Amino acid sequence: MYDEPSGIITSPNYPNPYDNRLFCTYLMRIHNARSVTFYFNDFTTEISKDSLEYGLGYEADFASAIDLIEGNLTTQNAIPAPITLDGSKAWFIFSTDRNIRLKGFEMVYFAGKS
Ligand SMILES: [Ca+2]
Repeated sequence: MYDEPSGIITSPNYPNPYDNRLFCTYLMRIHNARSVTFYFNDFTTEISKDSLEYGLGYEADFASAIDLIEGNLTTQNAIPAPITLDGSKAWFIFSTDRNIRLKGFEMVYFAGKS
């Protein structure tokens, strides 16, 4: 659980390869935050197989996902644009399939209080 006004979120083992068959949930609840912005430093996952999904609120639920990110984006110089989510609560789910492990992702976040 992430509750500090700023921080770093990475895939497990980063910068070493993540494991197979992950289902990794990240929950954020930042007191007094009006919004939270996430900046990606690195994003390298197996396309169509290992993905990061995210949404608002404090219950991670694929049905309410805002977007899904996957692929060798760092290698393609196509690191995802910053994400700004309204409110103080957000979730991410990083899920991976049974083979091909890559470097994963690193992002930093900052809460906005006004
Ligand atoms: Ca994989």
